[in-house]
Amino acid sequence: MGGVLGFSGVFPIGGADMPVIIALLNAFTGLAASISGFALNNNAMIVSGTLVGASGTILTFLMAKAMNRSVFNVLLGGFGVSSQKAQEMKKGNIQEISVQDASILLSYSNNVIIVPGYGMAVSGAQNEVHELEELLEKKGVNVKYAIHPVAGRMPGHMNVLLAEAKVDYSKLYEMEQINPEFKNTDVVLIIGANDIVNPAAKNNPNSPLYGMPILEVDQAQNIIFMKRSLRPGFAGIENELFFNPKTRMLFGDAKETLKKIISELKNI
Ligand code: TAP
Repeated sequence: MGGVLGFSGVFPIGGADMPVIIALLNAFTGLAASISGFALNNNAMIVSGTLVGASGTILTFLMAKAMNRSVFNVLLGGFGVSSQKAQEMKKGNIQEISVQDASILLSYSNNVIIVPGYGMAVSGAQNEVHELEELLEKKGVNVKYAIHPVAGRMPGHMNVLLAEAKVDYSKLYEMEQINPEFKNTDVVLIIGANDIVNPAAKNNPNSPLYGMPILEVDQAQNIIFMKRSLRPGFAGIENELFFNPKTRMLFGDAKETLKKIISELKNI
């Protein structure tokens, strides 16, 4: 009975809603441990279960808030969504950019915003990102980082990695702070991010991402999109930003590509 209830409750939920459900299930494990603690008269289980349950509940509500959804809406939101409709989007041609051209574009910009995502973490590129930022600043470019609340795979993922690479905390801007700045930005450099910049979250009511606030990178003059392929991100939703006329794809592993850009910039 429990298995059927669990399967039918979770099966329809997909896309960007999954992390919220994982956090909720994590909170339930704490609750179950705490109740077992009462049954077994075990104070350690009651206390640790309560802590897991309470922190999991807080995390669930924070993540749902970051996606502009209620937990109730996330739980019921999967019913009736047609995946075919959800994937409907305008496609077009993609445009690529070479490492050389990307380096020139970056070095002759006034304002650059870096958008890190899960791919930066996978590739371990945070130190190269910091080196690039310092090089650009030496050339008089104003560099900022845009941090989406669910970028990566855990809360604060990007902040932790960039802090490890000794990026100055004052250069990290939260979504609400940085969104109005994209329109005055020459180049947005997206490094291994995808869902958090997907315009379907704003434009496509059939998309499982619809309603999630995103970084509004399409307001910038130029978008350089660094990733290895056209594959979708965590939510499994294609990204129409790939086909935006302002977007130039720079394919490759983030760390390797950043090393090449850094070496180009040293010669410009
Ligand atoms: P994603 O949408 O998952 O996109 C990451 C992108 O990185 C992928 O499209 C992938 O494209 C690229 N990538 C992977 N390895 C790479 C590498 N070595 N070099 C360059 N690119 C690489 O990431 P996001 O934009 O950060 O969004 C986070 C997603 O995770 C959201 O949907 C969010 O809801 C979910 N989530 C978040 C959390 C928290 S709390 N942060 C927890 C669980 C889930 P290629 O394969 O083409 O390279």
